[in-house]
This record gives sequence, C-alpha cells and structure tokens, in this order.
Amino acid sequence: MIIFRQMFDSQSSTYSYLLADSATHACVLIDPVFEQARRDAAFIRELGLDLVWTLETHVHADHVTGGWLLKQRLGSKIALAAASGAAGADRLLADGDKIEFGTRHLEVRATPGHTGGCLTYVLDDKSRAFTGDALLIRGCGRTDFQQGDARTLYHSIEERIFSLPDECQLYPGHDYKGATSTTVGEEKRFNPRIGGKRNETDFVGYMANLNLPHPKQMDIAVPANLRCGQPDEAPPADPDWAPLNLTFAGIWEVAPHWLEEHAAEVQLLDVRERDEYVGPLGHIAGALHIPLGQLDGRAGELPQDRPIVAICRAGGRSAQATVILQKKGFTRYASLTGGMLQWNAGQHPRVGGFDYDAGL
Ligand SMILES: N[C@@H](CCC(=O)N[C@@H](CS)C(=O)NCC(=O)O)C(=O)O
Ligand SMILES: [Fe+2]
Repeated sequence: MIIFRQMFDSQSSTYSYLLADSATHACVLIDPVFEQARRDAAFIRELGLDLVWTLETHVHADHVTGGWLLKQRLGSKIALAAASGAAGADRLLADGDKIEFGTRHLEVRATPGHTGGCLTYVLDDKSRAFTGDALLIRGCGRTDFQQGDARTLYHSIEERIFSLPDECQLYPGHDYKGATSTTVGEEKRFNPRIGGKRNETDFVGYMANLNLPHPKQMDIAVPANLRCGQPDEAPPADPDWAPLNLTFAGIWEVAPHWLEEHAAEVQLLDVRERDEYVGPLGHIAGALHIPLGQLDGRAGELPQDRPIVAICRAGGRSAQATVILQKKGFTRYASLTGGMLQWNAGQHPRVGGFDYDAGL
C-alpha cells in the first residue's frame, strides 16, 4: 500500500508530497519547502518512516527547497534533473530514470518548458503523477524565465502528461485558488490554455500574454535552489537545553524521563485547574500553578533565567501554554509529553494524588 500526504506551504502556495511504501516504511518527499522542513521531519518521524529521497520537480523561483535541511536532519538524499544545472545533489536525473523507495518506484519524465529542468514523477502503477509547474490545475507554469519556452511546454504536456491514462490523478507544484488535484482527463477537457481543441499556436499565444510580475522571492530562491537549498549561514539550531521533540502540530515536547532527572534545572508550570492540581493525579514537586486561562495575564510571575516546562493532564493544554509563552517572548519552553497521565503511568514521583486501585 502507498501512504500518501499532500502538504501545503501557504506563504508560497506550494504543495509538497509524501509517498511511502507501507511494506518497508521507505518514503520520498517531492518538493519540500525550507520553512516547512521541521514540520515535514516531525511528521516523517511520527509516522516511523525512513526518508530515502527528496525530489525536486524543478529549480523553484518562488520558494527555497527544504532538500538540504532534510538531508541534515534525516539523512535523505537529494535528486533533481541534470538539466537543472543545480549543484549539491546526490543524484542527477534524466528522462526514463526510476526512483525506488521500498517495493515501489516513481518514473522520471522530462517535462521542460516552465524551466529547462522540469520533471514529472509518475507512480509505478500510473495512478498518480506529480507535475511540478509543467501542468497546474486549469493552468500551467509560466514560461518567461529560467529557460522557459512555451512551445517546449506544449509538447511536454501533450506528449508526456496527456499520454498518461485519463483517470491518472495529477498533483501540481502549486495552486493559487484552493484546488488540490485534478486528472489527465479533466485537464484535457477543461484546461483553458491547452485543453479541448486548443493547438500549439493557441497555447503559445496565451503564454506570451500572461504579463505576470516576477515572483517576490525570485532573487533569493533561484540561487539558493541552485545549491539545493543550502543556506549561506548555518540555520538557527534547534533548542539545545533538552532533547526536545517537535510534533507535527509544531509543539516542542519533553519526555517524562528527561524531566524527572532535570526538574531542578527548569521551571515547572502546571496549567490545570485548582481541583486537578490537588486531585487524584497529583502534581510534580516544585510546579508553579497557573491555570491555562490565567497564563496570559500572569506570565510575569515566571522566571526568565530557566526553561519552562508546561504540564497538564494529557499534554493538550500544556501545548497551548507553550504557544502563549512564545507569544509572551519566552524562548525556552516545552510541553510535558502525555501530561500527568503519562508521568504517573511511568511511576515518576509526584506530590499528593491517590490511587483508585488501592481503594484510596
Ligand atoms: N505571486 C507569486 C508568483 C508565483 C509564480 O509566478 N508562480 C510560477 C510558478 S514558480 C507560475 O508559473 N505561476 C503561473 C501562474 O500564476 O499562472 C510569488 O510572488 O511567488
Ligand atoms: Fe516554478
């Protein structure tokens, strides 16, 4: 079975696609975004997947790829078209190549025209294809920079994408209107630039008159992507005061066993209600008690010189507490994974509380 996820970067309206082989847990990520690398890495870790390749559909002009960052974080390899001219890849691809992940693979199709090095990745059973910006939903990539050429794009779409089965699902590199996917049959009928009876002349005429402003990030994105997303300076490190885990929801969490050993080095903050703090689950010694609803107004009571670990019943309210702490300007904070429930299940020491099984 294939595990498939479509992820969105709202800043650049970019889609990234995760494809995993459920039999072996090997996965690939198509068109990761730099700013989303932490999100993507956390997600891949949570699902227990092994990121084998990050794949670029092309050298993007509007956002920086997350390929290099993910390679640092997860040890994945970077692949993109030889024709892209980019440096720093582990593999340079050409038409007809195969990208294997576990028992599955993607077929590489050269679909130049938006840029000189555009690739479309087709899943082995031809049920899905990832077209980058060659073909967008009811649109296509612009052809006015990066060796763009409308005639070339016309032939790429007609011969290398529209030759796929009509029911093949197509996933684009971007969508600016909220659509998520399409099919070959749908685009053949309804794409205003190339669908229906429109021919090469119609297409070239359409593309010559788009008159789009250049992407805002172009001067930063293109040079960075020609290095597969390696920044000039090392990016800010992850927090190092504890071995924190970043969840897919964007929350820094700390594990109970770490907290038990390091409780004296941090400020514990219990954000449950009063009756819970003194209730059956007990609380951790030294925890300052500020219910979540009062945290915004009482954040001044917290010390600035130590990291803060927020605690609740199951890890939900404490996650929200870290969001509030971040807004208040704190830089070192985490939520206790699983809250007092997991803390007690692991037999860590607590103050108060009582055991139902023991009959109080
Ligand atoms: N306003 C966007 C421009 C995005 C843009 O030009 N996107 C390219 C893909 S990299 C494109 O081909 N757009 C086609 C279109 O908008 O029709 C930005 O500044 O990033
Ligand atoms: Fe593009």
